[in-house]
This record gives sequence, structure tokens and C-alpha cells, in this order.
Amino acid sequence: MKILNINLVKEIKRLNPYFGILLAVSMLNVSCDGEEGCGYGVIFDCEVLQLNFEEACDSNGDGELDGKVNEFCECIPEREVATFYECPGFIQNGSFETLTGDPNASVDQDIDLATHWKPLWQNGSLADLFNDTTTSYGAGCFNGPTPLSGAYAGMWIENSTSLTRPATYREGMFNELAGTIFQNTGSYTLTLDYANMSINCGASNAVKVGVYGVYHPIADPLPANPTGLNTPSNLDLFGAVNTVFLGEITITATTPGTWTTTSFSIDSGALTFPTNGINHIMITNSHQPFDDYGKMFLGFDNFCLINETVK
Ligand SMILES: [Ca+2]
Ligand SMILES: [Ca+2]
Repeated sequence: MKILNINLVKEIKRLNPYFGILLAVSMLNVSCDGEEGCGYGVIFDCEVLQLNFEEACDSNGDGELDGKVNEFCECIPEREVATFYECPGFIQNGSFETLTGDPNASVDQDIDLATHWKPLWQNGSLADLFNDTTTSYGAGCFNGPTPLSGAYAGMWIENSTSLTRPATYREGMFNELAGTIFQNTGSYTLTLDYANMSINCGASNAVKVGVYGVYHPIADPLPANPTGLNTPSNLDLFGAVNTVFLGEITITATTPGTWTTTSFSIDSGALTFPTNGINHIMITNSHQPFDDYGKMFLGFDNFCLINETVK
């Protein structure tokens, strides 16, 4: 750059009378490069940002250097990937033992007495909370699961392909996660216990429980009550862009009243997560029902969601 072909310079000067000035600025840039206190003429990888690649930057204009400059000169927020390797992991109060009131003060609709658990909509048919001393479950044919497990949740899981079926037995619950889970952050394992509490109420076909990840600001109100069993779809309760279907659990027709433990893997690279990640897990009926109608009242306890990647 500093040794130029004189003939070439002359030719360029003929074409561009300002070449001398341009050359001087250019030479200054080169001679200042890397020197301390040079100030003028320092070249950045990203002139618009006045920053170099990989340098700390402010991604949202709040003055906090929360990101890094990428190769496209964009300031990308650096997300801390939350890690939980021991149960209950990302699920808070997975055993339902931290309570703000007596689960037996109200027979049902009282899931929100369990800290970090909420119903899925504002009122109507909600998930319930029971414990070892519960004697009234809301239906004479219900039984408490065995063995005793302290406090636990209960709700109807109804599956039907009908688009006109009412929301009477549509129930669900929502856990506020201990950390946000983003796309492409590895694999996770969800574990939970379930028991059939309505085994003495009559036979049922198998039902399916759906598990969804949802982004929903903690302070925001819950959605309005659904108008039908399948309306709106679980995928649309909190908005499709805020929801990812994580998987489903088949509860067979012969499921007993004793606790059954089940688990499944969630590959965050194979699913489309909301841009904001997910900060809730939603447990309810699956939006992919079996062809055969089914309805069971199920107990749930000991939820756990952990990273599969070993430390
Ligand atoms: Ca429990
Ligand atoms: Ca209760």
C-alpha cells in the first residue's frame, strides 16, 4: 500500500483530481493502524458500530453491554444457557409441596395454591390440587392415587376430534420455569408421575396428555376461557409464535390408580421454539386426539425437566 507505481498514480490523478487527498487519508489510516492514541483514522471491523468483531456491545440500547458483534456487524445478545441437572430442574415446585393455602379449603379449581403453578385460563374449568388428607375430590367415584405423595395436581384429560364439543372437561396447568429454554440449546428430559383417579367411574379409551413450551410474560394476564374442547387449539391459546409442542404422553385405558413414572426427551434443535425461548411448560390434553373418544381424571406429581447434556 505504501509503495505505489508512479505511473499508476499519475493515471489515477488524471482521472480523479482528488486522488492526492484520498491517498493522504489512506496513508494516515495505514500509519495509525494499531497505534495507541492515534484516534483519527482508526479502522473498525464494523464502522457503523465503531466496534470490532466479537467486541462487547449494547444489543437493545439500554446502556448495558449485553451482546457481541457478529461477523455481519450485528450486535447479538449473549444468552446464558440455563443448566439444571438435578430434579426438579427447570420445573419449579415439581412436587407441589410449596403451597400458599390449604388444598382442601376448596375441592377443585385451586391449582394456583401451588407456588409457580397456574391454570391455563382465567376461570371456568381449571386444574385442581389435593393432598394426602383429601376426602372430597369432587366426584364420588374418584380415588386418591397410591402410594401417598403429599400434595399433587389433578385434572380431566378429555380427547375428542369433535369441533363442537364444549370446554367443560378441558383443563390444564402451567409451570413458570426456573430458566428460559431457547432453540438449539441441546436436549432435555421431562419426567413426571401420573395416576388414574377415575378408574371406578367407568371405562375409558386411552387419552393423550400434551406438553407444550410457551413464552408468556409472568406478569401478563392468562388468556380468556376456551370456547370449546378444541377451540382454540392448544397451539393458539398463547399465540402460535409463542408456543412449541414438546411431545405427548399416552395414558392407556388400563392405567391404574397407582403412580406411573414416565419421561420423554425434548430436542431443542429439532423443534421450532419461540424467538424469546420458553419460560413456561403447559400440561393439558393433546391437540392431536385419538379417533376414539376418551376421558380420564388424572393425578400428576413430581415433574422434572433437566438438561440431558452431562456436566
Ligand atoms: Ca407431591
Ligand atoms: Ca383442592
